[in-house]
Amino acid sequence: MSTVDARLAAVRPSPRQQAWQEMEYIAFAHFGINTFTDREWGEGTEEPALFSPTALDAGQWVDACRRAGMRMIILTAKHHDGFCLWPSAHTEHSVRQSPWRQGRGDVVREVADACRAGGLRFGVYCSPWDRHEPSYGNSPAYNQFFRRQLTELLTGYGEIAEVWFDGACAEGPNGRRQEYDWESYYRLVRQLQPQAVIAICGPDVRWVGNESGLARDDEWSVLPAAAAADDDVATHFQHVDSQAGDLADGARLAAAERLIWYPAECDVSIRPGWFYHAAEDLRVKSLPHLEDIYYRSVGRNSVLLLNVPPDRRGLFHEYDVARLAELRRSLARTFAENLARVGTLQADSQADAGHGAAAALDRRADTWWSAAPDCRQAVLELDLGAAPPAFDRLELREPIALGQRITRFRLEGWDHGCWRLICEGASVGYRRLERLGRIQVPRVRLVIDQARESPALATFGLYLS
Ligand code: FUL
Repeated sequence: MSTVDARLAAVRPSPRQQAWQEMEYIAFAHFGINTFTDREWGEGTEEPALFSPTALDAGQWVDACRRAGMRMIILTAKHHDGFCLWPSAHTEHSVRQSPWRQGRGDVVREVADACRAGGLRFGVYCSPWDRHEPSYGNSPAYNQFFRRQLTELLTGYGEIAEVWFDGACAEGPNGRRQEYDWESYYRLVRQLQPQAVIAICGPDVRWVGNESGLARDDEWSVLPAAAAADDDVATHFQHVDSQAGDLADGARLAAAERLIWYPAECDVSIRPGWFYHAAEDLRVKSLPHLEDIYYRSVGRNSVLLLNVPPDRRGLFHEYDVARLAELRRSLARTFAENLARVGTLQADSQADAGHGAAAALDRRADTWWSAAPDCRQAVLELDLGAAPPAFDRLELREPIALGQRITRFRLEGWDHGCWRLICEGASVGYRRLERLGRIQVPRVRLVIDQARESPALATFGLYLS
């Protein structure tokens, strides 16, 4: 094995990254003063009195998300305008100054509690850029202010699974820009919520590089990083160009001083804007558009963070709820039955009796087929018998607790006496989905042409949409 491959294969997700990846599909809720001014970015001068949802019901958000198959809600506790959805003790610019619940309300609490009651995880978006706070731009003072706000969010609302630090940053009310003390923010999150991933401007989860919800065709979780002494405070995002076409280019991986597990999150809104605008009620993304996003995010080794903006009532709009349910129904229908299970799967290599090919068909993520230790290539052949079912979707999953191993694969079908290519790719990772034309053949085989370590698969799936 080349030493580069050995180094790459040795990079593993942390338990918090693993738990985050397993969520697959999560919700963003952009809600705040902008909901009431019909804007996307507030200026920080808005009257808190504008914040007046008439029927806020976080249980309705949770219900819609749960039925949609989502596993977490990340709430914009504070957006760039600085207005806090919780009664922060460190600013007057919050729900406390609003008429909502006579100034005694706390949206963060209501959403956190509803998530817990409904079995969803809860995450917070807290914008470092604050266009209201007077200390913004006065670096040490604002850093302290921001840490105090974070402390409130991280200590007052139970378990937080994700902390989302937005990259948008410009001047504050006094025209000055702030130097963020990222490392001190990270230390605080680690200390107060050690199981939370820190996303975007953070060390655990990277921004995929666009706001359309689309990962690259081959999205890698192991990336080159600048050398840093302490994993927990590494500001990877400053060294990784999230928008580059190829983040894991072979030469850069080989030359990297340090390699990191840094998986992608695909954020996108179900509507054109991040915040609710009545004018966009008829512009909720279509089912085919959302399906395309799903296949190109969840199906590309990434987590899908889909924004559903609560409206002025404080509810998810009926159109959005209906669309979420449609997407769920459509995916549930497609993935109801793994058609590969009707056949017999055989591997040309297996590590031991516990890691035979059947482990890739047993619907369990914690069992897997694995090739013998010195193999870097393998073939899994599926005999579908005399009356083979038709399929048009392929699903592959690696057990990522072992790292990301497969680097080239192809699916072939036995057709009139020879093997024909159906699809091919490079990265598999946590989950890879391929949409195919309708295929009906007596035998298919997955050829793993290249791997960094003996390849392993937790799932080999074929489905019909
Ligand atoms: C961006 C922000 O500027 C947008 O308003 C939104 O919050 C999006 C998720 O991130 O950087």
